[in-house]
Amino acid sequence: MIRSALLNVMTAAARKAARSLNRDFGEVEKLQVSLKGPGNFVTAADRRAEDILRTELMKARPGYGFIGEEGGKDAGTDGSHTWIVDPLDGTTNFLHGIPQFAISIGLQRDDTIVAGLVYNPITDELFTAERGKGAFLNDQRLRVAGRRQLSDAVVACGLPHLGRGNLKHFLDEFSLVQERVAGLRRFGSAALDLAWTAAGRLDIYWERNLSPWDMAAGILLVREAGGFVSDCNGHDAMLPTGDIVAGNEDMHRELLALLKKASKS
Ligand code: 2AM
Ligand code: CA
Repeated sequence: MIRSALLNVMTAAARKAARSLNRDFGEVEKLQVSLKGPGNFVTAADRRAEDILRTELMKARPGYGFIGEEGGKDAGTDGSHTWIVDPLDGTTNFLHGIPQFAISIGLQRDDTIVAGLVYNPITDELFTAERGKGAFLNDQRLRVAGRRQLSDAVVACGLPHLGRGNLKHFLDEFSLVQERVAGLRRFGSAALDLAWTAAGRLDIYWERNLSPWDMAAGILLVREAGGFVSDCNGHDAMLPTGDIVAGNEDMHRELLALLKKASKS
């Protein structure tokens, strides 16, 4: 596969930040036993990775805007392009030594996401997509799963975070979905959940109260792999609402119907 100049820039930045994350991930286990705990250390790891991504991306594309989870914000001079970056999606996993986390880089042009990258530095799985050019895992073209029946589906979700979201409503949704599907999972990295949906490992994924950097790259991955993505009401407002449903056309429709049913219960 010949990557475009744009994907090369994104990949180089992600691999450089990944070296820093990998070093820090190796230290986390040692810190589990320290009195202070690893929380501050992980915040520092997050910031280090964001600084690398920001420096590399801004160097390669001066003028593009930048929005990062760790607070990095730069409007840029370009007026139309913005990087939307999560240097460490799946922070809680990282903190616990669980190798399910990723770097996520989305590129928005005006209101459209035109490029996306999700990279798990532990498994060395690099998911990339460009609008109109398909989605890839390393060099392999991706296609969402073809399963049509909910009863065959493996579904991923997100739980409301401590003190946020509506737990009662989530539990209504959870029980409606749980009794109809082959398996329900909660992995803890929205970016990887979307990448895995693009790769056909997961049939559907839904979550609420996310931030743009959790989703920007993954939305394009799923769409370029032939999948459908919307907010929980079926609209194209994932970034403004923070809600997302992703899967193949049938699964996406079925899940939206279940979520609607749950909201009436
Ligand atoms: P993070 O790991 O970068 O925080 C897990 O449900 C998903 O929700 C992850 O992608 C996680 O991103 C994101 N998330 C957003 N807000 C969160 C919060 N307050 N606590 C934990 N995860 C959060
Ligand atoms: Ca995140």
